[in-house]
Amino acid sequence: MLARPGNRSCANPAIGGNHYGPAMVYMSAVSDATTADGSSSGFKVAQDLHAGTMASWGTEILNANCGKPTFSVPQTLAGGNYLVRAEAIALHAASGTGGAQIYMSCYQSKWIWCDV
Ligand SMILES: [Cu+2]
Repeated sequence: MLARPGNRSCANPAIGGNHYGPAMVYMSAVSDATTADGSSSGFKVAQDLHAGTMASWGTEILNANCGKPTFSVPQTLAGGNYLVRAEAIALHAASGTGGAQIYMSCYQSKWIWCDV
């Protein structure tokens, strides 16, 4: 999830260095996404945990997808303003005194549903 302007390349892992762990995406409803401070509680809309292989860790799925998490907005979600938070939890130091490392990115979104 390294995305500084101009230095993100899909040739490099988005989260490397044995930072294996799950990756999740959360959404939270807010009254105005342009001014929300992220303090509202959210709900999980996607997760890649671990399915028994190193490649199945959420962080490795992120790397295989150039650091871009994919998720579907729940079809039952009401239109409105939402914050979207993508999060990866690196577990390489979780058993020591360092603890798990949380890497997150946040986005403001406005969803407007149309019936067709
Ligand atoms: Cu680390």
